[in-house]
Amino acid sequence: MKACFMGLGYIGLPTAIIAAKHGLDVIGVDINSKVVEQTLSGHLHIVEPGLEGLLQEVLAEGHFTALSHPVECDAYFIVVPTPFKGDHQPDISYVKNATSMVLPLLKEGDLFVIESTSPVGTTELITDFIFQNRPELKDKIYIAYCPERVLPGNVIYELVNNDRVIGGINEESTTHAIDFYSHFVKGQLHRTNARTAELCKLTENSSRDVQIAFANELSLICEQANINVWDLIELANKHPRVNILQPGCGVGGHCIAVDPYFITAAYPKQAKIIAAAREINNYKAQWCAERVKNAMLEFELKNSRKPVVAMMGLAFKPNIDDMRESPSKRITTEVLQSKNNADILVVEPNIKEHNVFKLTPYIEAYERADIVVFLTAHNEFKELKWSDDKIILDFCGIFKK
Ligand code: SAJ
Repeated sequence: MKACFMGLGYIGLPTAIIAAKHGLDVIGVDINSKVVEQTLSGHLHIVEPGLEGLLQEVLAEGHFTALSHPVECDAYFIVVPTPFKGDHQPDISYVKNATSMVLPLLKEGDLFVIESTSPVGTTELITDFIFQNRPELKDKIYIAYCPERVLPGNVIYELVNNDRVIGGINEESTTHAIDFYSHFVKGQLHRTNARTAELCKLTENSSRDVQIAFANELSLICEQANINVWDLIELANKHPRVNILQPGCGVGGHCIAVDPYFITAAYPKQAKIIAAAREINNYKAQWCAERVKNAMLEFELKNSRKPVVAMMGLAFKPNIDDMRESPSKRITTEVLQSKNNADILVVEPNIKEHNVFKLTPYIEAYERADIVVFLTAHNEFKELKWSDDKIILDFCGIFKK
């Protein structure tokens, strides 16, 4: 069995490597020649613990290679980004382009799987596209949708152990796709159809977005009611059927802050809670930025000098270096733009340098600051001691005060 993975990003590269590690012959394709070169040299262009060693092993064993163009295989996997364009409309042009590249190589009996997060109906659309161009293959190839569910940082474990949902355009396609994934997935492989599998992926991330929005809404209510939101949630969660997530300064990353729009764009009349959750989570970042700016003004009025402000954390979630769609970064940018000559110290312990922000070590920033703003709950910050001399805006629950 020879498999071709189109796209060597955060999901395509680890999946290709894991498949090769389980004895399949795998070709990884990326249109970025630098990614191909770096991968062939045994080095990762993404951050994922433990993956580089596995890459070097599969290269040495001869089960994996990287190319800029696909070659003839038995199974093809589309693992390219699906960003949104303009007014939060999904952009499936990468999926279409990757499909165009494999189109001339498809032959009877092949398996074709889309893994990219996609709006409902994409697999049917791509199926039509394939058969319009290769009508002789109708009913002779197997087509399915199989989304990933892995958490960055724990990808090697989760790729193998998580359950997966697999939806073919017909029963035979589902069966063929399940046969393929059972080469390396120990979790259960659940059968469904392509449309359900597509919406299932969007549902999982929208569900988390809605739950985080609930926690963020509570934090706004508690601010008005003068109640500690962290205590409130801890107490409410003592109920056997309540499990509220944690508030923060918004929702970031390339999945949860993006995928719900694939539902709201297609079903605007029905997707009320999902749309409201996006609004609440986006608003929370704006609200945090306003709180910081107000605290700076109050400090200046009271002390007749500009404050020193520490912005603690840029990454979109704790203990990683990923800043995509990060609300912490957005808030920091807004505060910097309005800084009014105040001294703003930017902190991100998980990176050495940044091309826009001048970084300050976290202990130094904490000690020097009059106003400390906790944006991302990195472990390092939890070692700091509360100080009554400072104004502390704890948006992510470092001290839970
Ligand atoms: N967040 C909160 N409060 C919480 C939990 C998270 O504010 O209680 C925030 C984080 O700070 C972050 C954002 O939510 O800004 C997203 O972080 P996350 O850890 O919830 O999720 P991601 O984006 O790293 O990964 C998600 C996962 N999906 C679900 O948990 C349903 C992962 O399993 C998916 O594979 C991934 O999206 C993806 O690729 O779609």
